[in-house]
Amino acid sequence: MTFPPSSTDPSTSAASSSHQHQTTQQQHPGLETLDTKTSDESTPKQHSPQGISIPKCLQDAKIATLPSTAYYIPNFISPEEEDALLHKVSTAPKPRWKQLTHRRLQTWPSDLVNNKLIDAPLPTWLTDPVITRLMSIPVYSYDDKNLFVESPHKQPNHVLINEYPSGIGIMPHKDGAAYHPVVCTVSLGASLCLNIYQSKEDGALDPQPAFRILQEPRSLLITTDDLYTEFLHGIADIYEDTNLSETTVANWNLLRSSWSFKDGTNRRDIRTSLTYRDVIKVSNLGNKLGMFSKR
Ligand SMILES: O=C(O)CCC(=O)C(=O)O
Repeated sequence: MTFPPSSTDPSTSAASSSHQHQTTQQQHPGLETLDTKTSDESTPKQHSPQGISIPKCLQDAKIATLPSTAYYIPNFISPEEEDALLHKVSTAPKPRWKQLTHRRLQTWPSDLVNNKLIDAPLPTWLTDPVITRLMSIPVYSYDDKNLFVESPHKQPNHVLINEYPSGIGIMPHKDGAAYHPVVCTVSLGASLCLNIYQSKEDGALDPQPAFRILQEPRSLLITTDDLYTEFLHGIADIYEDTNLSETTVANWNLLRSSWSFKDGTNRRDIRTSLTYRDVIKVSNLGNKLGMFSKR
């Protein structure tokens, strides 16, 4: 990550509580609902799994109010898949965690060294279902090319896992030259707003976000093009997102549960994000030394 000199990180103390699944969803045109388990008439309705909704192509999930380009898919994974991912994250071996001042993170398969990744496979729990599902969505309806068709390794090879307690965010930054400029973020556990910032003419950061994207648990947000290269992104260190409405949230019409923010607020809870990217430079040193095996 590269941070502009004008950025600050006014971190505050953490508060935590458990997350809850929201069970009501909005159905959007172009999204098809897939049940993640086979239907069983004998299963009581309250136990039936909530479906996932995958667009036929990314254009159906485009955030139209943003400069190029971002896509938002609210029901990208199911509640069961969310729970399984959170379990894997929370039970990862302790050395996997890097503790920062107010949040902690994991990097898979490993940290970058001089912007380079040591070649190693991602564990299966990080590739399936997220990468397999992501790769199955074409960008346009008229051909089957996915978002990574032009990336060096044709799919994400790196995942950063960030855990944000309530009240904690990440300062405005650009992701830099180490990655192919496509960022896919799966949100788990709770909702929060990602702020998009612009630099002013004198090069200093405009502290007022130009846009806000509300990320719900189980959603996928994809940012690319100018949103990667020209704009900065960050998350405010606040306990509550306020003034939420269709005029202030760029992806309001794509949200699963816009009704739940109708009082204009989102009380933050622990939110975990999985950020999938393709690291451009990969060294095969790890393979030569037999350092990594698939877990
Ligand atoms: O957690 C997020 O949604 C943002 C993470 C981020 O900005 C980054 O990994 O560069």
